[in-house]
Amino acid sequence: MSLTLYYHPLSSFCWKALIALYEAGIDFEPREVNLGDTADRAAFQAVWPLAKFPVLRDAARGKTVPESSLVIEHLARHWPAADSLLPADAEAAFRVRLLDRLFDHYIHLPFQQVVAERLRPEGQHDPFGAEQSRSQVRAGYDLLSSLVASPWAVGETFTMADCAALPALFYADHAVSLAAWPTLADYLERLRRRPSVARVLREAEPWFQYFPLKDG
Ligand SMILES: N[C@@H](CCC(=O)N[C@@H](CS)C(=O)NCC(=O)O)C(=O)O
Repeated sequence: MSLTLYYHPLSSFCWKALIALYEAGIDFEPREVNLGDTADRAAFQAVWPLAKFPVLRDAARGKTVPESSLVIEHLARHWPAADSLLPADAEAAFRVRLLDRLFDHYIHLPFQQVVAERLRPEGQHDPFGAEQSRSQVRAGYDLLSSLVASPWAVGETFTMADCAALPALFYADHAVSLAAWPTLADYLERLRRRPSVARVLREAEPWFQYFPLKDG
């Protein structure tokens, strides 16, 4: 198998890459990485020293591709079945990249800070920092509510922006409920019904018990 995805089924950024791979029906070898296992981590670090996933190894092209957005760009460039994930038109592609970045930076990453706070050891919690992160998520919701189109982020075509939106909204909804942002709540429901997304969520489900989806 020439394509290998280093990933974990619970990892939100890996979901972006998995959704893209499933959307395009691209064959790949899923290589699950247990970062808690010293040997597994060391083997992964030999592929990508930062040990952050997803990472795609494209042996046929001799390329190692880190970063979820770049993994999708790589698929869109080399697999015709994935090319609609990133439009050929430069202006349309710019819009997709913009929304991808906004979902990652202003919803997904602040949510991860909320999770990091939940995982801090007893006596080292930072409620002020957690509230700041929640406030960033709310600002992200306000911004993205006004920018997403329908049915998908940029309109009729499902793109990389939608791959980024699903993990961001799915997880952040557990930190700051989307109830007050109906445009995004409806969009998340549409995303969840997309077969590629439903598959990713189904595969992650056995792992949810290990994830601190709630405070306390
Ligand atoms: N900017 C990166 C973020 C990747 C990332 O933070 N991945 C997390 C999982 S969601 C990770 O590898 N965490 C392991 C660690 O930090 O040790 C991307 O888009 O791929």
